[in-house]
Amino acid sequence: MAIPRISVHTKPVHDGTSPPLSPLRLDGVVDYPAEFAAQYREKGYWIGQTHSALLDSAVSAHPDRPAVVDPRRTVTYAELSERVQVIAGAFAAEGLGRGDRVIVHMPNTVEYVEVVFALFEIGALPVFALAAHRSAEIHQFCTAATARGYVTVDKFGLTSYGDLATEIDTDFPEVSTFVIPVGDESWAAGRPLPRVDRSLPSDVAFLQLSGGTTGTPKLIPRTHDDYLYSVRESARICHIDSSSVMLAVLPISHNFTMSSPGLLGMIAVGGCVVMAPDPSPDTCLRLIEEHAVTHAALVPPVLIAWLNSSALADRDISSLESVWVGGAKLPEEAARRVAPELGCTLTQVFGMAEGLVNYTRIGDDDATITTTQGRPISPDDEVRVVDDAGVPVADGLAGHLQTRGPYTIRGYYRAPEHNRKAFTADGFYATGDIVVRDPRGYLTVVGRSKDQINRGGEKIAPAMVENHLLAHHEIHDVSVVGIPDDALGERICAYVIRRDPESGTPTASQLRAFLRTERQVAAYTIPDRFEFVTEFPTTSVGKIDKKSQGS
Ligand code: OOB
Repeated sequence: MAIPRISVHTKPVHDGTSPPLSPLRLDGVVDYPAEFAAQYREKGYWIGQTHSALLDSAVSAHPDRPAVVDPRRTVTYAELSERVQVIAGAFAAEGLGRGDRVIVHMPNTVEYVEVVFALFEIGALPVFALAAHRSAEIHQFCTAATARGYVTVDKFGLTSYGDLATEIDTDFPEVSTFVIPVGDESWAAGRPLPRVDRSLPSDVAFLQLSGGTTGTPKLIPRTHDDYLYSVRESARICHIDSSSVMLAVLPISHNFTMSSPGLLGMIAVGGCVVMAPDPSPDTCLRLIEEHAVTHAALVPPVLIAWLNSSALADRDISSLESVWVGGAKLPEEAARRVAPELGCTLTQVFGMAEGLVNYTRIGDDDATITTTQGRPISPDDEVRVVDDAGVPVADGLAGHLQTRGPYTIRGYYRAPEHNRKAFTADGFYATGDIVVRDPRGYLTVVGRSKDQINRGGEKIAPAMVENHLLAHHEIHDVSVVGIPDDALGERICAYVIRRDPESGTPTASQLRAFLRTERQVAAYTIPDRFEFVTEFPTTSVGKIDKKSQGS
């Protein structure tokens, strides 16, 4: 099969009067060492393209093709680009500009894409919050990023976001807040900003969220150059082109839906993205039939829900060419059902917002596709599998995955102390994943060493949940762990020691209400189970034995 070519636009756009830009200086970013950056450019990985230039390419090649579709609106590439300039003008009029961090807290909508590209256009850095985040998380992001802006929608489905914007407005006077009425374009009318490059390809383009292992969120600075290399290669590996139609099922802000190959991959080839308002089989299978969807990125529980859905018999999903499945380990039994039951191919995707992404390849044998999580995108992705002492293990043996390469960060944003633990002295990211590598370089994920719960692809840092629960005056101590679950892979369990063991309070439902209404945390971080105990199991050195709690 011919591998599609991707046309790229890298010529800077000047207005003829402004001086050339100098590199954006942001405190707390760990740059790629100069010799690595030089090599990545020389090898043609970093081609000097910004996200705005990526959109320019698609607009000039496919102005009239549909770019983004949601239940309310469809925009072509030309229309998207026009809206981006108008919205960029609205942001600039509020004083937002180059290097400013702006929290984007929006569901899967056409407006999402317009806002993110408008921020790229003014050289501001989107901070990709998930729509599921609530007051607690958004406050943390505003602080961690020293945000200058917050963009959300009025309401979506049953969720109203406007009140949170008012709260942010009050709590962070330096943050400009924007509440976008979904489906109503009149909120940004004014004069479009002239199309001029306001960022350099080597600049940090945005801050992505880490799944996290600590009590405070870690932000991931990705440059235009490094990210778009992974996007273009992902598009090539997955054989998408301008006739491809992707259904965005998971939150669009997640690195997987954004870039593997995701929304940006579709823009790179001039394809179309259909936004699913929810991941249910009823909604998604209907949208696949309606829009002749060819590709979808899914976490394992969503794939399994589709496979088990009665709606499958009622819908014509013959347009579907491939599903990309990742974010959590896909059970082999589910992997084997994809081709016969969905009538399409399966690509396993094992990636991380910090960088490294692995894919099984189209044409790989069945055993590789159903039992491995693929191999890295780039020949220059350096992968090391090591034992507890950091010594490399032989292929076929399990070990800790460490990685370094042309699109993997060298450090989290403003986190020097954490970086000393999360990165090795020679700049490898310690992923916290336990993998087995085969002699071809394919990886199979067999476990995890990091203190993180993977609830069907959603990542939860136990320390974060523990901190919120410890704020309850009737709790003496708490330990949060992942427990195995057939549907989600893992669920969240909180072991709680009450201050007064005799009292019978707080109860599980009181604690759920406390987290939801007083702490205002995202629903997916609320424990599925509470166990009330009088002491935690400890290891021989006196540390809480989380492994025995989780089994
Ligand atoms: C993706 O990104 P994150 O940042 O939400 O989570 C990364 C972590 C990995 O370190 C690993 O623990 C787990 O999620 N993971 C998988 C997996 N894909 C991710 N574990 C087993 N099998 C897989 N296929 O989750 C992400 C980013 C880009 C593309 C795809 C997923």
